[in-house]
Amino acid sequence: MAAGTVSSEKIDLVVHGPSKPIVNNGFSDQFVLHHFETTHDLERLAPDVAARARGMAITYNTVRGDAKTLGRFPKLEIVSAFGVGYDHVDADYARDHGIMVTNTPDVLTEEVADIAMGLLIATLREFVKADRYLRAGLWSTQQFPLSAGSLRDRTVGMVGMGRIGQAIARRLDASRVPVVYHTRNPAPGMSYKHYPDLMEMAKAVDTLILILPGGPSTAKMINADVMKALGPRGVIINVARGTVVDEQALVAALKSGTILAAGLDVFEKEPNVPDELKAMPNVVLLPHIGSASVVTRNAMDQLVVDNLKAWFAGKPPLTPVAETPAKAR
Ligand code: A2R
Repeated sequence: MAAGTVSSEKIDLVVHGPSKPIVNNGFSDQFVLHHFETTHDLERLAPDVAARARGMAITYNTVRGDAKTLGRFPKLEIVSAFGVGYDHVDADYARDHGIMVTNTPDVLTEEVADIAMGLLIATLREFVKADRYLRAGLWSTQQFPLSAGSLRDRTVGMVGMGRIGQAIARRLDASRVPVVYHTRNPAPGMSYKHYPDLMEMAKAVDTLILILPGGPSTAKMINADVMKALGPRGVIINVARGTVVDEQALVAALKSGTILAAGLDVFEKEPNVPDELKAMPNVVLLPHIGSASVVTRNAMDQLVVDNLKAWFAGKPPLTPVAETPAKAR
């Protein structure tokens, strides 16, 4: 890992992704920012900027920090990515090339847990359908039909039990809903039952909440077999990454009644959502808003800035990802 230096020299930073006031205004005039809104915009990168850039902020997951992008910057020391998931950044390439990668965990944990819980209840108790029913003036003619689903008689299998998973589990505890979980390793300090095998857990529960990283190691892990194991009362809530679910298998399972319903905040090819899902009454669809409140997004933007500032002040970054752990500096 190249050492950041504390000097009066200007530090060139590439800002890759949507413009964010907190990022644009977050640096002293010791830094020179070069903004590229899209990955396509990087085509106009001047060779002298590419040669000088030492840091990169990735301000949203619509742009990528893949090997090709990172490889353009021979002096790159750190990539500060917005979001807790960083499957859009090639952290293995970064590690192999001495580039630090940071993300923005913790500041969004409770916000995403709120969305997961809200989405679960909205899906089971049919909030969206009920809202449409009222607005259409149907309440004056008859009562809204009783919901097939309820949180009352369910066991939730968490897929992922990290920072956000634990925050969701706390909310389920408060709602008196039994929780079990699947991860590769038992989560330290957790008293919930751990299933090393996802299929075994799917057979034992009727509800899955997905809250784990995207990327190749989790691609389509929620497949047709898992949905079948969940059964006809089955509900899937995805607040992780769309790639974790086999979307076509999910459409088929919802259509055939293999499972009951789904609540989805994330999709395989965002912002494109299959028309078949949009046409279904038994799904609630959100446009990836897990962390999307002003207060939480501001905190995430600030952490993008603070990681870069810490690094170029010669300190360890605040929130390095697992692939590039911080060393004393
Ligand atoms: O498998 P473990 O023991 O490393 O547990 C982690 C789990 N996890 C997995 N579980 C099953 N199969 C896998 N291949 C797998 N890979 C990871 O996901 C751990 O329990 C959890 C991740 O926890 P944290 O790193 O604390 O992440 P946090 O803050 O809870 O966010 C989770 C995800 C993000 O990566 C975004 O995709 C989404 O939430 O926003």
